[in-house]
Amino acid sequence: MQHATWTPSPHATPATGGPPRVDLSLYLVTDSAMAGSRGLADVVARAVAAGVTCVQLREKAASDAEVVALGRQLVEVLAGTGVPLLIDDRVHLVHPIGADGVHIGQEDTPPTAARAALGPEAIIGLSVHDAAQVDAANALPPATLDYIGLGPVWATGTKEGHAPPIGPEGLADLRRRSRHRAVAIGGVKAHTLGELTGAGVEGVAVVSAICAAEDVTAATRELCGAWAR
Ligand code: 3NM
Repeated sequence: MQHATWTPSPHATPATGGPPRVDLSLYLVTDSAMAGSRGLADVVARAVAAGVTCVQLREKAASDAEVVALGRQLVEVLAGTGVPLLIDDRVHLVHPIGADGVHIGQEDTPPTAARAALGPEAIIGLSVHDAAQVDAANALPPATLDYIGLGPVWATGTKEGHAPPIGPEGLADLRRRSRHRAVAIGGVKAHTLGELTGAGVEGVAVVSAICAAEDVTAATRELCGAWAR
């Protein structure tokens, strides 16, 4: 779980053919409304100190200028930690923020266009919800994606109008079908994480389990502990 000791998963399939560039073990997706008066930078700093290995800035309701301002705060928070910052959806803000890459959804910029815009060094992830989308991701040129996000595993109040939940077994099926490294998302909590151990994913992604936690450090440690088991 610690970044310094992380070694690539044996079934990793990096975008560039080299070693994987992102440790997906505990992937934090932000929600500044859940962070509330504590501020997002504070929540992210605590979460990273407690073991989060990747951060995605996801602020659907914010303007580009607000995302840039928040993103630059997070770049400072993450400096020297080795934890990458990815930007949700907005490919054009990755370079102005100084982020490490982008996470795109099925309705966003197509993966090949994102790779063309950001170049070979950027980390690029794609949300995938069913077998047809796994197959489409598998058919992309080999150096397009670094990972896929598979979900939602369970129904979640965090994402309006989400795809039908796939459940732990659906997750395992889709992971087996995919040639990409994968992170599970949707309804993941410390007490549900144990149900995902056989699914073969490289990590889990959470929003509310960390952003809405009263004690971010304790919640993150609990998730890390559950993942390690
Ligand atoms: N993407 P929580 S589910 C941002 O299925 C997001 O692609 C999903 O929030 C997907 O951890 C989701 O609070 C929300 O359940 C996950």
